[in-house]
Amino acid sequence: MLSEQIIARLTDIVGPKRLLLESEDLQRFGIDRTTIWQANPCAVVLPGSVEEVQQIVLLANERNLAIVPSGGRTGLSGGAVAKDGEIVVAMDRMNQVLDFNPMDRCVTLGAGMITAQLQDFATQQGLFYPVDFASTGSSQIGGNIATNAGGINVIRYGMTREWVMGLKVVNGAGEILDLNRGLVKNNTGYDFRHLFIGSEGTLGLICEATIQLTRPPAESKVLVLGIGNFPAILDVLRTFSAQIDLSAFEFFSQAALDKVTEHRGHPKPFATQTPFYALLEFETATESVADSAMTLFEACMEQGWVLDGVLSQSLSQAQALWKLREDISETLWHWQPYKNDISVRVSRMADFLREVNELAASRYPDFELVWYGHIGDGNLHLNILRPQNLSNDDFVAKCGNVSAEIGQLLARYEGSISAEHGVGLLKKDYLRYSRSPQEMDLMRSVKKAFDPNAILNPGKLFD
Ligand code: 2HG
Ligand code: ZN
Repeated sequence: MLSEQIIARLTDIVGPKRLLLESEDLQRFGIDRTTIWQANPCAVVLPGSVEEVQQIVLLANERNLAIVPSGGRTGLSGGAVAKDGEIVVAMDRMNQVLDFNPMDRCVTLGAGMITAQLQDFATQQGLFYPVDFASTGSSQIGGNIATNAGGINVIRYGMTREWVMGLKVVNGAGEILDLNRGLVKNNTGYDFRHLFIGSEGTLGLICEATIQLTRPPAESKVLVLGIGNFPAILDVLRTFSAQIDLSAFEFFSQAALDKVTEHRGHPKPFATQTPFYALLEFETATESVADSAMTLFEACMEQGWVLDGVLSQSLSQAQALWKLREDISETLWHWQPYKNDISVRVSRMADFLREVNELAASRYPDFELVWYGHIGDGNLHLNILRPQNLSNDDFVAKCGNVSAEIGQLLARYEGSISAEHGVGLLKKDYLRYSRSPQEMDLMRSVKKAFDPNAILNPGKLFD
């Protein structure tokens, strides 16, 4: 509970309508897409300017109050969960375009802008914002930056990091920092902008961002292939990427396809059932690209890697094929899945996946594993589905053991416990499998430098 005095101070800063104390609002703003923790913030504030954010942070320092920064709350690792009486600072109102320069092809915007609005803005300017994923309709740019969001086009365009030309942040000490100011070249020592990208709200609140836009892609085609075994997917990836610039190379298992077709009513891509499916997307600026793709497809069939396939003939067919992949995550919520988001080098994926399957079969035979992900980036999404006879608490506890065992495997494979969703609350116990003790110490020192009183997103990333 906040004291009357602090309520009065917060009201002075943001205005009475921007301080929310009703239980319904606390529940709504105190959680992300995870279902493991209960929302329990003490208040939600909706600042309208960088200066208001600064005032909130200064007050939090003065009164020793914890802050959870909040974007679109689409995260999958508990990074935006406020479960311990924190103040949620939601950026929803700071969602305007502040500056656009066609010469630089850069737009400066409030961190609360929804990703799809940025994509639409780019399109209106005859440009393109290439970071794309299923939750663009509600995720916010600030949250994308705080988690360095990836998505389906990383193989071609990289992660959110690649597109951030500048950031205005308020750090944990309440200082406003203007980082990199949209410059392409700026070799003036440590680039703090990159520390804030992926910092999960632990160093400061991202208030404004300057984002690079690019030329729109040519028309694209989508190819979905049925594949007999996992190593063959990698053969297909190698074969195609040697000759064609792919903008996506995704995969999903038969179990993922079955669930998405049954629950969403999407038609199957073709009649043949195969253990795995790959979804490839490439631009077809000239006819010859589509011809090369067909030649490669036939070569992969001859090798026995590919058993069936379909190439989109229209935009709507391409979109329908994409749904088979993009709707998997949302569909699987039905089974209260435990989410792993891991990466290893592409060359090691086949061995890694085999070892995880062997581990699960021998140690957790009642768990159903659903594999899918961004295989071109070495990024595997492993969703473990809760067996009906297990309570949610027992399931989460058991999955914690699985994560530790996968963590050990990842340490051996020199992989990452979080490829793109971030660490948050969900993965902090396993961070040590990806980062050395020296790195952990340095991370704590960095945190102290930017947030000396540890008021920002406490308990996230590490304790
Ligand atoms: C995706 O690639 C998202 O679909 C979500 O990153 C993955 O829910 C998941 O595990
Ligand atoms: Zn993903």
